[in-house]
Amino acid sequence: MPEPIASDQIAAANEPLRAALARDYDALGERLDRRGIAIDAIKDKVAGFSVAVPSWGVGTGGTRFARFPGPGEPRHIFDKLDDCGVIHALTRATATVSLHIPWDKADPADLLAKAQSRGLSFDAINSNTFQDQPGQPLSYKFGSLSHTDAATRAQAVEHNLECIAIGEALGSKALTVWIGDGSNFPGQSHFSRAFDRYLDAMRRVYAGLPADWRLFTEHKMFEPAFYSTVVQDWGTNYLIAAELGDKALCLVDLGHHAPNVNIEMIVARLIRFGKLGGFHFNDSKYGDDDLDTGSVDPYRLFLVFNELVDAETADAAGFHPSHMLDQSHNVTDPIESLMASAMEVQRAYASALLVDRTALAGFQDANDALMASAALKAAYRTDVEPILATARLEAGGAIDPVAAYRASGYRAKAAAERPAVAGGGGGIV
Ligand SMILES: [Mn+2]
Repeated sequence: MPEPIASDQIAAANEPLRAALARDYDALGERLDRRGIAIDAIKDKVAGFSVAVPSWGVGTGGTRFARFPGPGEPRHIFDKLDDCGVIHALTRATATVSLHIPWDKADPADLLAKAQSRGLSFDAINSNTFQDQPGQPLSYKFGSLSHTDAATRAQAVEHNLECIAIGEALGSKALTVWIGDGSNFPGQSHFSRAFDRYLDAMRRVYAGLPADWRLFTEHKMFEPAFYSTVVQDWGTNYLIAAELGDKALCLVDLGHHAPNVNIEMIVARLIRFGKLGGFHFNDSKYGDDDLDTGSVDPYRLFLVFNELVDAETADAAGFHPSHMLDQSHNVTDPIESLMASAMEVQRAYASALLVDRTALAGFQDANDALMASAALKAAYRTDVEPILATARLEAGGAIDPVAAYRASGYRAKAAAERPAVAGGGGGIV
């Protein structure tokens, strides 16, 4: 395995950048001070913010047409954890990894040992009933938790219960369920009966949750089914969470909405009713494109975080969302994309912390649309990079993670030590 990037390597990469960063941080501190904002308080909040990396994200993704693997692809979950360790060592923003079962099945003791050696722990466990596994008795071709056949539904329930058991051994505290169930032809599926079957199956999964666990259900508008999808939007997702109980919460994947949908408003609704479980971050142009977070529309990401910070500031009941990146890297080094994306999420958070909420509330009450918008823009336009970089530096990370990563030669070492294998775990989810 390639050696992890050592702290002295990171320090060496930081050295030429330290003095300029200190000046930039002081200058920004002075500007924020004029707005009544203490820069150190913002930096401390950023330092405490972490977003999970999905294990499958460190493999090269692809499309239904092709996949173009890069050099040094991780061959299995232990390689993936090595790569996740590099992302966290440099960014100090990704302390947890989210596993996908059965892709990442391994001895829990070995998984824990590897994760601990890389300073990582485990986030939500993701179940998989959207594809068939070798030797699986019953097929999910026509659905899983909502399948017309009771034995197929039971098999899907059993898989989710196994995921919970694996997660318990790893210290996870949540199960994320996304299903591909749906139909391609009008009339193919009875909408209400399919949903009833899904709810019945999910009640059995919910009954298997440990007391301190949460169950996240993830909606998706379309794909792989293109006419109807059983868990298609946030309204259906809310109904599921309300039917199942207090431990059931809605997960918002930014790519799983129709174009132009006001996602930040959905976030506000779910917060208001205590049902926001968390996020899968990515960006998109057309649908579930799984592009890098913040690469296309960073302002939308900021507006989502504006709602999150609003709830955090108001201490909204039951508000502790779980954050994960969920994107597919087709033309970049996945480690670089995941580092850049983790920083984009932190950037949106830091920017949202700068919103003058008292002034904004005043503009809203006075129906001053222009000034309300300007209050958000004033926060968004402030370059918070010195805050993010200083938080990383103080935590032992890199001022410029991508540059430090390239200087380390990690990818070339991984390529030398990881012979390419067929079907080596690249991920499109
Ligand atoms: Mn997702």
